[in-house]
Amino acid sequence: MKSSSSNEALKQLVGRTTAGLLADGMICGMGTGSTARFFIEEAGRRMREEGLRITGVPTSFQSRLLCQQQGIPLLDAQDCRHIDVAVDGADEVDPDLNVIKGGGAAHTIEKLIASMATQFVIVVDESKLVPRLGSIIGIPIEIIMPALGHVSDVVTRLGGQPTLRMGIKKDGPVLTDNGHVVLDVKFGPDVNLREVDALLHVTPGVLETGLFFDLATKVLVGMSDGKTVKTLERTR
Ligand code: A5P
Repeated sequence: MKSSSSNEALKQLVGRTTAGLLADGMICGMGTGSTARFFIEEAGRRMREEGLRITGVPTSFQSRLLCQQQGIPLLDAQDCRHIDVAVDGADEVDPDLNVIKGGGAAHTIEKLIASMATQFVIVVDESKLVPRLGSIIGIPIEIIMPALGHVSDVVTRLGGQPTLRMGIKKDGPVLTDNGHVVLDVKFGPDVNLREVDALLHVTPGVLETGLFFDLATKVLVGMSDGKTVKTLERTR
């Protein structure tokens, strides 16, 4: 699911373009992943070369490190009540601008920051546009470790197939920045994901799902012609 080299160029195009939305004095949610990285790098360049002044709120340890490398002043999410604009990547985007996030296991803090933001801007390459959420990947669900069996049973009853996300170059499961594990749950096309999301939010042991309904205000898409960035705006 992670990028081919041509996708990489589109991520760069859209990430850099989106940094043009930033203005002096803004408090900005700084996303996680390979597309948000290009946004952060361009924000840093604009600060150094154009004198732009922003404060970043990092969505993950990765995002924090990138912002630090770029010299972007930071505010912790816990010290924040309002964000002007949050910019972040996504794994899938549906026609209503609902998205799946969490391919990098950062979705819990990403959703917190998106929820505090006046504008939540998603940056993707065209390959992420899908007719229906769950077309490509499973739904990432961050859970506390003791809930692994229980939440697996709950999602199986809801028609899902859960897989515990495992580490690469690390034995055992992926541990999130919050110290928890992630279940990736594949659901069939007939399952109502809004209902699943609502049920998961009242299931003990679930911290957060990677389903972001009604949060994105716009989506910027790096198109496969390699030159165009299309803007999709929420209409309802
Ligand atoms: C991090 O957990 C994710 O939500 C990422 O923002 C998402 O996976 C998109 O990442 P890429 O831009 O690397 O595809």
